Amino acid sequence: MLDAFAKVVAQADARGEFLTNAQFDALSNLVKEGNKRLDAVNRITSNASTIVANAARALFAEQPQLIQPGGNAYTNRRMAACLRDMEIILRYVTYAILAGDSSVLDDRCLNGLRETYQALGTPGSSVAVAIQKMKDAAIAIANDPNGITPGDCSALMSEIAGYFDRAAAAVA
Ligand code: PEB
Repeated sequence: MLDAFAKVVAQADARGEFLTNAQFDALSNLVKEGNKRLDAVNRITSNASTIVANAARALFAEQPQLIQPGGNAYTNRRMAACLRDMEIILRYVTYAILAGDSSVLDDRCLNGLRETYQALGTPGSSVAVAIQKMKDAAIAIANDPNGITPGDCSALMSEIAGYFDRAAAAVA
């Protein structure tokens, strides 16, 4: 599990060299813009249950077969497993945002997830839709200019979108 700093150190050490200017500048920018990242993680974390519940409702409205008899989220046991999975994925996305690196998400959440869903007979493409809906909700919450010092968060938002896209692509 790496964060943005540890990753650069590992890359430099593998070459046996000091940091390059580009690596240094990227980390310097990460520190300079760090409050935006912490605010985004804080906002997504404190709205996690809303993000999960609304994304799940929207998924089941679009794909009602999932909650009909025989569906993959039918019965409370499967519904609970589905909501739990969405929460787990969102949680690992928040870790990746904080770390500025996807390795925690890749190694501890996404590795083998597609195969798990295949083995369970759970439709990964539907999980991917749920993840996309969580992405839209999370970005709307993180990027809301109200109640916070305004600034340009476009780079951070596209980075955040990238972690969700990565998760969706890993199961679709
Ligand atoms: C992944 N999900 C399920 C299981 C596992 C995971 C390992 C099997 C064990 C169990 O049921 O608890 N666990 C989960 C995860 C990590 C982990 C992400 C990462 C670290 O450790 N059903 C739907 C939707 C979708 C869904 C499409 C969006 O209709 C999910 C939610 N996951 C779902 C369901 C089950 C499941 C298990 C319904 C139960 C499957 C079953 O028993 O039939």
